[in-house]
Amino acid sequence: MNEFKQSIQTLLSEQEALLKRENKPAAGGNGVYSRWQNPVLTAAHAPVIWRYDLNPDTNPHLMERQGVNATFNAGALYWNGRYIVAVRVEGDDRKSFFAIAESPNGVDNFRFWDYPITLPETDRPDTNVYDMRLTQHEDGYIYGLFCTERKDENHPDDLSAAEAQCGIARTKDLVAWERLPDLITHTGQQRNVVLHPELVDGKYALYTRPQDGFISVGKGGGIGWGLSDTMDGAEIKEEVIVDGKAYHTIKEVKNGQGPAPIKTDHGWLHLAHGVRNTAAGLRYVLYMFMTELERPWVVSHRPAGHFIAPRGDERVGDVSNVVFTNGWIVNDKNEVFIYYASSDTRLHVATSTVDKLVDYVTNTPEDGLRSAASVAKRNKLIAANLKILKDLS
Ligand code: M1P
Repeated sequence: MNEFKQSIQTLLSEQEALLKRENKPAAGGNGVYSRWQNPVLTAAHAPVIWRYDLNPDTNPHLMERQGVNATFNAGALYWNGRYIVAVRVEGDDRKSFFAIAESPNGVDNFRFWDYPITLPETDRPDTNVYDMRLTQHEDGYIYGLFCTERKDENHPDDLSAAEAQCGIARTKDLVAWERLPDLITHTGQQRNVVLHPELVDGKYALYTRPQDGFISVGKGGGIGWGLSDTMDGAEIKEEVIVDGKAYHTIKEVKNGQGPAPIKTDHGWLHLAHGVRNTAAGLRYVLYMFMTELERPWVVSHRPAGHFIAPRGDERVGDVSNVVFTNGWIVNDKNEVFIYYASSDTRLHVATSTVDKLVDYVTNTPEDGLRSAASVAKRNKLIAANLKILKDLS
């Protein structure tokens, strides 16, 4: 074998070792979920054929020609017994695109399909697309709702002025995608829009996140809810806030629905992100809540505080101190696989069960919104525990 071919083999075999690396639950944990030791996807998981030109005539030095910067915020789906993620892949050119990776067990051996998703554009081309939420809808389609970002033409001289809206595509096989018109709302910009899996009153139901600006939600914000007659020209005429921002909580600055909620006997389980400001910048954490089965826009349980916060290596990346999620999977054993990204750089998994998450959401006390209230509820726990320990001794 000549030297060039040998170098290709080295690239491939080094990556193969990474793809095949066995993952294990991390030690410790809180009984609610288990983090896993290794990220399930990193930039180094992006296929060699996406990045290198393997032709010795056009790339005699075997240099990387089209680098991949990050693989993060992923939609997820349990599909034909496989664990599927629709990953936000960001090239070195700062453009994100979507690519499907699949795993046989949900915790390791994720492999990207050969080609990224070829997403059709609308008449108004997207500059950037990201954060696809996959919803297997009762109408038979798999929908992908994502953020489409374009230059804000109201501010032609400000090159960072952007507009975020909700793009919509659907598929039956995750390969051929039909692009539908962007969602129309009447509340400014939109990001973190998620399709509810069932029709409500015969209409498509969507979780929204109205915002006045591109980064700042301004007077808008909160997780909203609205109905649309159709997804082919979707329009929400009335939006109500399901779960708003709140002073001195983990969602003081903004929040957003994560993946589509999970239906349980007790209600709909929701996973979301909350953002607060700190001297070191914004801090993104995940939190949960539950809504009523028949009225998915009405919150029934609201556990206080964060569910997952950035920890250890997760705290550092392109946008540090961030965990974000837009995908989770329930398999046929009612195990839950939470795909969360850290610091806009890599994708991780944490596992739990539907039972444990229902227990967490329904039995964790609500935020009393004052230090004194927090101490009072902790004191109640301590007193009860001291009694148990005394009885034990
Ligand atoms: O950089 C952190 C996250 O910021 C955005 O989330 P939000 O709309 O709530 O501010 C998104 O761009 C997300 O992709 C990103 O991870």
